[in-house]
Amino acid sequence: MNRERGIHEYFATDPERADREAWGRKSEPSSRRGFLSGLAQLSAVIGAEIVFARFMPTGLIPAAYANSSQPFRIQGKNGLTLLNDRPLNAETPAFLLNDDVTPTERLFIRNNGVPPQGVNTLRWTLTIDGEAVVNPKTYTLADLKKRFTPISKQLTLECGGNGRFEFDPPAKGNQWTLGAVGCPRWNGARLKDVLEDCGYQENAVYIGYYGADTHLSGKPDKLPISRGVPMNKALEEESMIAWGMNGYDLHEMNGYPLRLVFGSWPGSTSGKWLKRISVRDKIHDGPKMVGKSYRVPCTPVAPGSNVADADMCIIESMPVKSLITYPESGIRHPSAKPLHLHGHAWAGDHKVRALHASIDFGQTWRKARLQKPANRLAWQNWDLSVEFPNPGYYEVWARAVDETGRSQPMVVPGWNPKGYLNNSCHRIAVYAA
Ligand SMILES: Nc1nc2c(c(=O)[nH]1)N[C@H]1C(S)=C(S)[C@@H](COP(=O)(O)O)O[C@H]1N2
Ligand SMILES: [Mo]
Repeated sequence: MNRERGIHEYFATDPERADREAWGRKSEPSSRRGFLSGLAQLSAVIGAEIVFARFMPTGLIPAAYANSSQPFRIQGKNGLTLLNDRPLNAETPAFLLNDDVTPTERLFIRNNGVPPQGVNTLRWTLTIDGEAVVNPKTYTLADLKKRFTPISKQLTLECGGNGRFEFDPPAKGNQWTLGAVGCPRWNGARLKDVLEDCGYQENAVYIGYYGADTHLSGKPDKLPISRGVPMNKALEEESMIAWGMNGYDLHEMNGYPLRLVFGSWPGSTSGKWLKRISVRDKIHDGPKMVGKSYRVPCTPVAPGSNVADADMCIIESMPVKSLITYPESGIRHPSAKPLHLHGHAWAGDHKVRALHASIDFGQTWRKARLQKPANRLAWQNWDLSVEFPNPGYYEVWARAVDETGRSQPMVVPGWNPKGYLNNSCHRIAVYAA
């Protein structure tokens, strides 16, 4: 496949050249975009006057350039951008995440190995075992559906590496932009009910999952991934064993026929094609639980640092973040008419307190209307009408703050070796006509 990554990688790997091509001149950090020729060039490239150019930060890649997506076709998915075909990884462009409840066809796919083929739901079983379980048990899918109270919850699923494309020096792995997130409504049983049905001992510390997917190497003794969560997270009311999404079976790339869902924690905790859960008497130690996977430096480090494994801490609740899902970046809009923006905001285990948007590169901000989450750990919808004073190029920036007072950073936050937790603000381009 074509691995061209577009403007972001371009700016990341060869900023001098990208700068030259974008602005038509050599990059001069102090005077960049120093008006006259530069600004005229930039406006010409963008195709409109940048109305608030005097506020435009140095070194900013115009959001107008941000879209370079390849169409991706797989049954039951629609409009996703392919990042990797082996293992399969695909994300959803922000404007296709506009639904309050993410449709199955719009939920991203993040596979670490090869999904199981020819799943027979009649023979699918889930085993609960481990050092700290009281009675190990094996359930069929029908048992689970029959024996446990069915629940349905909207839960935000976001890959820990969402936003990785912006880190510099770049981190290896899928260069997710914005779309490794979604918030479908999941159907299933409470994990807690199942764990209590088996009983867990006082020394239970963690649960670890095992799925039916296989390692890329084809070696049967190697697992692609086996992660988990601490007992207190496993026992939360929202922690689910899901057999459905939005009222139907799970999509085969999203874990059909059974998976875990831990809303607001790194997506990697939500084990797909779930076959087994071990109740552990220590922190689970499966592949991608250890080393640097899904961990960040316990204390901040300089970009590009080498960090010892012992100084890396497991990511738990994800940070505050938001998306502008309407309109699509690059839209043309009559300047005489208000534009009604829409999007979502989420903040890990916390609620979002407010969302503010700016059309003048952050000089002034307006507070959006923000809805309550459908239930705990579901994203919150926001909307706001904005008006553009003159025809020309604008950027809409959105910024959420959580109930503890923590905001999204405007630019990429602390560098970490694997490129996790980029919750910088989302911005889009709007051409007012
Ligand atoms: N068995 C298994 N579970 C898995 C994975 C996987 O590769 N295998 N990927 C994890 C990662 S890293 C993420 S972000 C989520 C993605 O879920 P989705 O593909 O349904 O969007 O599933 C997690 N669960
Ligand atoms: Mo992930």
